[in-house]
Parts: sequence; C-alpha cells; structure tokens
Amino acid sequence: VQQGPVRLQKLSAPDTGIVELRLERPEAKNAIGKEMLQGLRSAIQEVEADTAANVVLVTSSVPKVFCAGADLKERRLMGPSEVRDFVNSLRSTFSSFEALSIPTIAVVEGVAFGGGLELALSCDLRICGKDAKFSLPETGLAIIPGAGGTQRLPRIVGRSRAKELIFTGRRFDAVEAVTMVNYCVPAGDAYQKALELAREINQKGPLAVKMAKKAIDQGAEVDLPSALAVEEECYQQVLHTEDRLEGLAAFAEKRKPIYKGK
Ligand code: CO8
Repeated sequence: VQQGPVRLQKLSAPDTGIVELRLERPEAKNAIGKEMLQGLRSAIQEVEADTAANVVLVTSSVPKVFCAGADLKERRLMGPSEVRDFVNSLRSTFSSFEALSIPTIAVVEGVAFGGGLELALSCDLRICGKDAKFSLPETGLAIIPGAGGTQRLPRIVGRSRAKELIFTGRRFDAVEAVTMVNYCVPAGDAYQKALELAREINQKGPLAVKMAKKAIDQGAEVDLPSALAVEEECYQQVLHTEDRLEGLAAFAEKRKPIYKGK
C-alpha cells in the first residue's frame, strides 16, 4: 500500500507476519514534510489494525539515506504556530509508532539526521550499515530536537553522552553509535541482518513477544515493585493461551511449534 512517500508492504510466505514500512522520497532525501508525516500516520494505523503483523522493518528506498530529518524547505514557509503543530504531530506520531504492540526495527544505511534519527530512536531495535551517519543537528538550526530526541537518546546511550551529541549537534558514525544500535554490519547488509532478526522474532509466540515488549517498556517507566507487577500482569496474559500448550507439545514431540497468536 502506498501512502504518499511511505510504502507499506507485507512480506509474503514464508515471511508472512513481517511488514516493511519504507520511506520513498528520493528527491528530498526522505525529508519529513506534511505528506510524509501523513503517510507515516496512516501506515502506523494500518499496522496497528493488522492482527497478522508480528514485526515491522522501517527501511528506505533511497541509496545512502535513511532519512534527512524534517523538511527544512517546507519549514521555512511555516509560521511559528504551524511549526508547533507540525512538531507536535511528529512527536505524537513517533510516540504512537513506539507504542505499537509489536517489535519495530530501523534499518539505517547512510544518513539519519534530526527527525530521521528520532524515528530510528522510536524503534525497538536499530541495525546500521558501517557507513551510517547520525546526528541531531537541531542546535545548529537554533532549535532543539522536538520529536523525542532529547528524551529517547539519553535513555538509550546515557545522559552525559546524549548531552554531548545534542549540545554539539555533530555528526557521528556507526563506530561511535555502537551503544545506540543493536548491530553494525558491512555497508549494504543492514536489511539482511534486520530481516534475519525479524524472521527469528516471527517464529516466536506472537502474544509472548508483544507481552515481553509491553513488560519491558512499561516496567522501564516505574519503580521496581511496580515493574515486577507489570511483568506478572503480562505473564498472566500468556499463561492461558493455546500457543503455550503448543510450545510444550512441540518440545515433547521434538518438532517446531506452530503458533497462532492465541
Ligand atoms: N529538508 C528538505 N530538503 C532536503 C533535506 C531536508 N532535511 N535534506 C536534503 N534535502 C534536499 C536538498 O535540499 C536537495 O534538494 P535540491 O536537489 O532541490 O537542491 C536534495 O534533498 C538532495 O540533497 P543534497 O544535494 O544536499 O544531497 P547530499 O547527498 O549532498 O546530502 C544530506 C544529503 C547529507 C542529507 C544533506 O542534504 C543534509 O545535510 N540535509 C539536511 C539534513 C538536516 O539538517 N536535517 C535535520 C533537520 S532538523 C530536524 O529534523 C528537526 C526535527 C525535529 C522535530 C521537528 C520537525 C518539524
């Protein structure tokens, strides 16, 4: 399905359950303008409604670019209130993306700047090619990261490191990004590595993966006793499923389980 510059594609068998959300705006290096933002919103809604989706890959069709951030040309034509509305909308879009119940994986080859890096930061996992370049350059534009960057980057790389990267806005490469990405692979191989991970996840109990994500994310925001209560609640959700019995049966019968997500 094509939503403006965003294409949503369900992979076919044997990868049914893996969905690819692809940024396709080559003329502007995938910069996020109003149309791209609307495309992202629609795609997220569609993934959310798709009960057969188990994992999302966020990719780019543009060589050497993941996403060049907010559309700076469109931005110049906006007044302050329009900018505020756009940024609020971008922030809430990334938050609804992060809140998807299934795992999301960013595949970064080349540039991920500003809002583009913030999109990658709102994914659960990040895989990059070794030529990837990252930056939150906003202070150089006399603004601050406005779509989650000041909050998600410190939670991933630590506060002091994030401060340095955000205060200076400097570009950093895949080697420096090591604490921010799950895997850094030879340039051009990020998609393949992400697909391998997606396939592994796709084999697991779908509800179990969702509950693991929920337990980790909700637990991270609260004190330990409350977090353990979240884990218990999520565990309860997987206890009474057909899939749990299938897992035990498959083990006893020395075969691969066939999970149905219920
Ligand atoms: N916005 C609009 N157009 C862009 C953008 C952008 N962010 N980036 C690239 N383009 C356009 C270029 O203007 C150029 O257009 P044209 O052909 O008409 O001149 C075309 O894409 C190709 O770009 P280049 O010729 O520059 O290609 P290069 O391969 O030499 O360089 C780069 C690619 C490295 C991506 C370079 O274009 C660049 O540095 N772009 C700016 C990146 C940037 O500063 N991004 C951060 C933006 S700030 C941000 O995202 C804040 C988000 C906070 C949330 C709030 C959002 C509203």
